[in-house]
Amino acid sequence: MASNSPTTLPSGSKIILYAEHGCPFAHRAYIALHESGLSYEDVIIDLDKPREPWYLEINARGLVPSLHVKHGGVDTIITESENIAWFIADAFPSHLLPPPADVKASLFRARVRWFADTYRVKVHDKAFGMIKCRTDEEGIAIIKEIVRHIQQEIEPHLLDAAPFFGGSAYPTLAEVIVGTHVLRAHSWSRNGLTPRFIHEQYSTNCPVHWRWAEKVMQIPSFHVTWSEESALSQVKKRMSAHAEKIRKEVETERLRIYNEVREEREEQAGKSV
Ligand SMILES: N[C@@H](CCC(=O)N[C@@H](CS)C(=O)NCC(=O)O)C(=O)O
Repeated sequence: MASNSPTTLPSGSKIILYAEHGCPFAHRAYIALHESGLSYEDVIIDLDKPREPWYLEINARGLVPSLHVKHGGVDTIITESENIAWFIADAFPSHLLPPPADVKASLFRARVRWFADTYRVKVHDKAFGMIKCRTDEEGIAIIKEIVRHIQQEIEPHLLDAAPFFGGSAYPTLAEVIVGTHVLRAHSWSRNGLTPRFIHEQYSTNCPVHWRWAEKVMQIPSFHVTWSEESALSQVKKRMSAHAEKIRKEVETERLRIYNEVREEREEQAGKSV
């Protein structure tokens, strides 16, 4: 199946998505819904405020996204973005996933699971860890490790991309799950929010991944709720808040050392009197 023409929900059924447009996890749910041609109610949760009790009843973790599915007289809440994306692709057959009808389809699904899992562990989680780096050397070491993982583990699975995962002409669940972070990483890199070195490492050393990522960035459903401009300004705000936090930590540490040395000196001076 190869289109996102409207999918009609059975009468009495309804889908409500609790989300926020800047969140990369919620973004997966939006894309899966749009690719599947589903209509839904979009309830925006303000993440700058503490979650209200009614939302904590929907999702005790207070996170977005959450999907509320009314079907067959039963209300069910599904949480965790990958889980939501898999549910949508399973329940409403589309080009995202082949239905698990035979070995070929099951192999494709197994590849998507492996790809999404490996990308999360070997690329996203490691890239996220860069936030904690205190020196350029630490950051460069992480980038080199990520590049090595992309070359060794990710790129072999993208060799048949045409232009999407597994030779598909249309976005698959692999793009839905992995792509929202790829989109952000590329956007930061093109807009100079991450060092030029990172851009060069990815574009020069991971050409297969780079070509695929360029296509992912152009998928129309990715741009329904994503605004690069507001995402960039949000990330700049977070980066300066983080830089300020580090600056304060360094200042506190300097003051601690200064006081320690001063106390030691005073103690020595007291002893020698
Ligand atoms: N593992 C979760 C992560 C969801 C998540 O971290 N969402 C963030 C927004 S991007 C959130 O809800 N944060 C709430 C908060 O920080 O208070 C998923 O995949 O759905």
